[in-house]
Amino acid sequence: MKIYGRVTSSNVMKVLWAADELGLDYDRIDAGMNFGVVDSEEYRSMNPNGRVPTLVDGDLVLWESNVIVRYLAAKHGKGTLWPEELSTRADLERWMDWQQTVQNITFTPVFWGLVRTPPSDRDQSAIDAAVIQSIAAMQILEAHLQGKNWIGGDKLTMADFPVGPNIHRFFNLPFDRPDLPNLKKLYDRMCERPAYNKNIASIPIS
Ligand SMILES: N[C@@H](CCC(=O)N[C@@H](CS)C(=O)NCC(=O)O)C(=O)O
Repeated sequence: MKIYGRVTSSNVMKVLWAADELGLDYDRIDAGMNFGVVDSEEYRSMNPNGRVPTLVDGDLVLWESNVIVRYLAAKHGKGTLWPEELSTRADLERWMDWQQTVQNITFTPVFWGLVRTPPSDRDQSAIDAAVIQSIAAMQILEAHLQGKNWIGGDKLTMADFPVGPNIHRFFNLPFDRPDLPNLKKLYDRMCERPAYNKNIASIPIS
């Protein structure tokens, strides 16, 4: 199995964390940003978006990070990361899509503004507005986590991987945030896992 993508990408991190939780063997190939690769004809024939990650598993070539997480969980984590009961699985899928369509959309301008934009070029009022939106999004997850250890309940499931990288960034970037005790407990629980530390918490935010 091959995973294309630089280790500093949140979308790659999700996939690496999932693959390592499942104990899978894979080769990771640096691609994206300073590594290039993504504009080559060969890469674009696998992933026409020119984005990372891309997974190659035998004859299957897959892009979209959350779909890759679902695929790996279904193939190797049936009954654990990927529950077999439909309504349980649908609940988890909802949080995975929420991460892409709500959480990530609100947080991306915060990350890019504070991390990938030089201070002299920053639009602080745009960053401040995005911080408010990001906190509002995280408060939705905070409320959901009441009485739960993980997004799906007692145990780690595929629903936890997508938001894992941004939770680390959310708690470590320099902006004021309210107390979000349930989210912080989830982050602490994630940090206890070697595969999360290896692929997310120990990677400098850049
Ligand atoms: N929805 C896609 C988004 C992929 C994406 O935008 N990846 C970013 C990195 S997080 C990327 O490829 N950026 C350009 C680059 O690294 O060259 C997914 O979840 O896989």
